[in-house]
Amino acid sequence: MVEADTIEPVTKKAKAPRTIKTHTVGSYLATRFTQIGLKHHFAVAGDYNLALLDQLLANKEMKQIYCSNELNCGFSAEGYARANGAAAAVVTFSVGALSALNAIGGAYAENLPVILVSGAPNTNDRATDHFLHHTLGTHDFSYQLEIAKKLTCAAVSITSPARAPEQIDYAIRTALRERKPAYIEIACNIAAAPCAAPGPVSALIRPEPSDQESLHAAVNAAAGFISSKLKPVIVIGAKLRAAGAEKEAVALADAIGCSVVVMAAAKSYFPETHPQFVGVYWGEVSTPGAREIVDWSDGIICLGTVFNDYSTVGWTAVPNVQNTLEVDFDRVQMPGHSFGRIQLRDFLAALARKVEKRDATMVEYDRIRVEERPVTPAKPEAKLTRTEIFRQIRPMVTPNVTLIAETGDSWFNGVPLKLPTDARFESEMQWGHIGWSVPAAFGYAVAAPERRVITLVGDGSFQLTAQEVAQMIRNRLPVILFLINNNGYTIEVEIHDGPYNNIKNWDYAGLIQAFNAEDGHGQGFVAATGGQLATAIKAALAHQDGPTLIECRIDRDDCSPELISWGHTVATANGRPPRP
Ligand code: DPX
Ligand code: MG
Repeated sequence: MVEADTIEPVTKKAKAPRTIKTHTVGSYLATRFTQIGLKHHFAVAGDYNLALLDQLLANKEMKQIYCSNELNCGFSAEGYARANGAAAAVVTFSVGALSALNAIGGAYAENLPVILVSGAPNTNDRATDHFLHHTLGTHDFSYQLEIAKKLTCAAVSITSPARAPEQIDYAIRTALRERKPAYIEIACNIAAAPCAAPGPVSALIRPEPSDQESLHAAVNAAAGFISSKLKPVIVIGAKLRAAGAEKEAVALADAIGCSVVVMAAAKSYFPETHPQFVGVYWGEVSTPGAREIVDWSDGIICLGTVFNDYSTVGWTAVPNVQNTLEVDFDRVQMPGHSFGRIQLRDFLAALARKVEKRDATMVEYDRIRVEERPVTPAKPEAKLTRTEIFRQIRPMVTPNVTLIAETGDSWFNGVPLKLPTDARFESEMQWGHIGWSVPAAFGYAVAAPERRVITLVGDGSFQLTAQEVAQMIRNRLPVILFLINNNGYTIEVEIHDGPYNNIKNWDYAGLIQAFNAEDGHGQGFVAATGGQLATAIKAALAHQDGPTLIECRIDRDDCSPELISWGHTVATANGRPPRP
């Protein structure tokens, strides 16, 4: 907020002086951000947003965190939103925002309310024949807004301080309600212009209530669906967390007593220590027992699930809709019924009070359950393998750990890791942008400094966004990065190989020294044997003053059997000939 102004009394009869806070468009935005729970916003400076950044800096309840480029800025905010519920990224016009919009597409796909704020041309230049820098060199300045409209749930262009409060509130409220990103563009000469003060924040954050009649009817129909089934199972999907319904899913599972599986994209959204948790359901690459139970079930209760080509392993594991009760953000569907305006959370809570016990899938699971066998440690001097890396990482996964698994074999290596209560797992399975994990881990660590963030990232992915390790160093965040160097794009090798899957090797540990420069405290290690890895892990756990990167060198063809099997099936789906 900008400094308070004192209004002097104009006549002797007037009341005593009163102090009012003068708001500007930028300070209004800052107040709204803090009101919705942001303690930080991510930024890259550029002349179109400098006045706005000054306004945001003036709000002492929020810190400005800088990123190395706008793509990383968007992903850092995306990671922050995973830990904090919402986030903001502030960039400059066009050259900045167009890069950030890729990450905003990711936030859309992953159901995360990230507010992208872009500086924009001066209002005086819009109606003239001026050409402006950072534009296409035409008189069209609207293309960015038009693109943003496709990638967000609300996109506004602010060119008048009088309308700014309404437009800012609309964008933020829509993002929070829809769990999708929003876009706010602010003309550079408007950011510091005075505007009205923000009203109560409840106007933005109060959830839409469920329609009570619809809710009642849906709960009755769903209870009937479940009681007509002999062996129901619950499948947890990625939208459950966005719906804020994780606790309610546990209550429903307790009430039905059936087996519960999570989809890979929803790993950690249901406690893996719960007695009814039976694993990760991912078609033929499911953890042992999970697929058998889902295939055996006659009533699949899908909570916030997304079935795409990857999660169905090239369309080989699509649940039969005749057996499915589907609960989405605001809709409940089952054979013969479709109900709207129902909050997922309200529905689960009400259904838990109504359903009967149906525990056949648990009885069956107990018959087929296989206990995990401990992996034999490799000799300390033996060449490092994927199996040995994950044998050593397994005990690091304690309740305060958040594992961030990059697209690539890191998905398949991360998914089987058993999570203790409260441990979290993050992946970006719908958008699948390689390189996401490094800035997302940075943003997550900014939001949750009390948690230990561990990133699993491949060599190819790391090369896209490596610069954000420098921001971890700058902010002294003790993130641990396991960089699995298998000399290339191994997941692509399994889908379809060619010379394009080979990459230039880097000295990854050396890179940390370069990022440290004169004042940083990052650590870089190379592990080519199990013994070296154990030493590096010990040093990483002891280090509190900055990140640790451990380059784990393995053979190019040392990948998980799940990746090979999944890759081949997805390749078959990609290779389907066009229909005649
Ligand atoms: C690509 C992928 O080294 O992991 O375990 O070796 O596969 P693995 P790496 O990080 O390589 C990743 C690579 C190239 N995907 O195998 S998954 C295509 C792709 C993508 N995102 C972007 N560009 C290309 N997913 C931004
Ligand atoms: Mg690789």
